[in-house]
Amino acid sequence: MGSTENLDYPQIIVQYSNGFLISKVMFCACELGVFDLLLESGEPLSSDAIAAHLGASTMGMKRLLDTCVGLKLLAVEMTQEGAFYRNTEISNVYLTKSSPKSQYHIMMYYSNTVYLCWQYLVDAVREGRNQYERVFGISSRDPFGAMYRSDEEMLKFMAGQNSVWSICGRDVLAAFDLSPFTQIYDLGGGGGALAQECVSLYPNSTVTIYDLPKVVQVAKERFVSPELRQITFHEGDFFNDSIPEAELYILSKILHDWDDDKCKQLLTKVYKACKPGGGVLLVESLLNEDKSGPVETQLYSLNMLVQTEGKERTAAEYSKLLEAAGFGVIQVKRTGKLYDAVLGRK
Ligand code: ASE
Repeated sequence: MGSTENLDYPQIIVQYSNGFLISKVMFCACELGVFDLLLESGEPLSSDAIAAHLGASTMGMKRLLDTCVGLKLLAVEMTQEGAFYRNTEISNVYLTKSSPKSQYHIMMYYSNTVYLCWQYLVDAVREGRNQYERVFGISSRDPFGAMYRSDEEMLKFMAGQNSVWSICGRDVLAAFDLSPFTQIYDLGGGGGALAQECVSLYPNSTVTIYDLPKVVQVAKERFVSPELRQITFHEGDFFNDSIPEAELYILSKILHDWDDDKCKQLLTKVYKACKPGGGVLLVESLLNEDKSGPVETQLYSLNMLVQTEGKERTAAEYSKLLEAAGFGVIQVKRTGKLYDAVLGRK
């Protein structure tokens, strides 16, 4: 540690202070459609051409594009006619809307919703609760009522959550051999991207997406093709309605939304519904046992503070919740990516 610290010039303080500026540059270029335009055009474009196509000022666009070059999100070629910009490989794959691995929708959710909540991080830390009342003037009693406060917000959240499975879905589902489980429920499965990964990785499985009626309706209309016969839907509220019998329940980024009492309540219900020999797969971002990292997970835990009633947990904390509900033989697999897997058996 000591050897890399320089007290004359605090590199990491400067870097951290500028972190939010960097995020906003990337979100802005995504939102304006810079990466999409450069992908479609198939050839490098001048900043004037990009500004004209996207209905932006030439001066603002030039500055944005140059900053994207500094961030390695764009590359520039100097010619006699001036500067011509093109996407880097990583922008083509992750920042364009149409790419199968696109992270565009989670960027838009971060930029337009999460970002606003973080404005009140100080209040959230002081009060120990989410900030929907301050940010949006709505009650924070029911976090998903607040998160789904309009159809548009719900759609943005679903699309955003879906995009993460294009980069982490395979790893969390392959962490354990799930092929013995053919009848699977994805509780709070939302837009269904993880369910789709699941039936593609385990062709003998059928996955039922269990979610609130309005979520299921949007998932059917916008995200899951009716030709995917291995995917079905169940409308319900897993806290208040019954959970049907199945061999495996996936709870992906569900427990991190709730406090320990709610988690135990839900897991107990899942345990009762679960077939003997069946199990539950938790997909979450795991904290180190001493909570010293990973920093992404620590940041997500603060985000759970500003947006939900939950937190990120360690593997031991998830194991305790599973044991309290009756599950035994608990196995943990870290994937090295953002999300990990914990399997409990009945
Ligand atoms: C939730 C997941 C998320 C509830 C609110 C959320 C995410 C953002 N807001 O279950 C995705 C994970 N990203 C972060 C920053 O936590």
